[in-house]
Amino acid sequence: MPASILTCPPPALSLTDREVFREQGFLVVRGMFAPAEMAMVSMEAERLLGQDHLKDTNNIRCRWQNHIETGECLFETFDPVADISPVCDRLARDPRLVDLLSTLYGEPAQLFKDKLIFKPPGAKGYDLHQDYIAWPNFPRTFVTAAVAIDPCGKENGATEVFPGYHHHGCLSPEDGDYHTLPPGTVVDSSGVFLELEPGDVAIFGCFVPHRSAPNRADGWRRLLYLSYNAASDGGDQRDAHYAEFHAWLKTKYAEYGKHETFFR
Ligand SMILES: O=C(O)CCC(=O)C(=O)O
Repeated sequence: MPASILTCPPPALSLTDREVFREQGFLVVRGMFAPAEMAMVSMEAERLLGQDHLKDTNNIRCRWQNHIETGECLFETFDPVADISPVCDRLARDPRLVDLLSTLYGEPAQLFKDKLIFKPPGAKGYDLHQDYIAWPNFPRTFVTAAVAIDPCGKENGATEVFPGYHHHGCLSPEDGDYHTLPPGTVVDSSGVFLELEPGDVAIFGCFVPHRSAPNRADGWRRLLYLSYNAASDGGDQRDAHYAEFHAWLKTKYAEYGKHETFFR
């Protein structure tokens, strides 16, 4: 079978795409990864979901969310994922994706962070926030490429972005804490749902306010959230980021009386 049936050629970004990204703060690239590639990622996500020894509420690799109706604590995310998944690592470093981000930056892009969000049925979703967090070395060039494994729509809690607000920079106190944005920060009706098919990629910067509603569908809404920085903004700092992030998470958990946390 010719390779072109299994993979897609690198997408070409037009000047308009780059202008849209600059002005709106986000961009959707359709069909960057082929169905056969996404089928592999989907199988890999299923394999990872079966790794019960990792899914521990004390393991800071895992994120959890309550079921909106039953209150049950649901496993939601592996962060990071590339170090336990060669398939996800390969996709995060795929030249088609990295070159596209490099074009948007106008310089090489470096992988900074990698999450696999499963968003099971009933998971609550996220209140409005920006990804930028004012840690001393957190790159202001942080950009996320959300790669859809499953179709994402309003019913299963697609991410919703608010175009244009990134021009205002950080909308929360720059005190090193995670903040949600208060009601009234954005015009609710100006939100754009990132409605994606498997293999589509949505790219948005760390100052773009975004949120996601509960997953009210019967199936998972799985997305790879892969984040990058411009090389001139700290170079390769993935390991340093996770060291800082883990120390921060451990402190936060301890403040809530949880002292048995570990990273596995
Ligand atoms: O799952 C989503 O749609 C949003 C996740 C998100 O905003 C985040 O991980 O920062």
